[in-house]
Amino acid sequence: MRFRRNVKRRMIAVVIPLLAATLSALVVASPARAEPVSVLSTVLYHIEVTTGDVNNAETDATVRLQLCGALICTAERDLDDPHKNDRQRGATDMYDREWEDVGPVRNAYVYVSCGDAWYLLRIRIKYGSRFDTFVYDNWLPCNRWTGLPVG
Ligand SMILES: [Ca+2]
Ligand SMILES: [Ca+2]
Repeated sequence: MRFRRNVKRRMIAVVIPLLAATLSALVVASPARAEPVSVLSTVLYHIEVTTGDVNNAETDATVRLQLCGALICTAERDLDDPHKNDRQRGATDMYDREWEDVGPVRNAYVYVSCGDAWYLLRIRIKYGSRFDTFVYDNWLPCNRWTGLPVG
């Protein structure tokens, strides 16, 4: 009997925090928030974006990124460091972002607004111990999403 009671107590110890975590995730998913969030667990992505080394490669346009795994994608989000001038010619910008865990990244989609053309050389994404490189090496078409080939 004592054994059984201990098992029950242990199950409660596991189930209650799980319920609490689920509920708080649902609350966070409220659509009233500005930044897109979801009930998926998150993971830290280290993202390196390299601008090409050609004339006018740099851009001040808005750049957005979306990462997809085998089944799901992150939300589409702005990629900007408010403390620096991102995307200068020949420079590599690094971003650490805690986004939805989509599993190993299979596809990366980039959006750039019109008005200041951007020459994207490549994007590297570290997920866990794995690095994936997406090489574009060209001018990105503006005002639409572009899927980057795996390099
Ligand atoms: Ca430019
Ligand atoms: Ca910036």
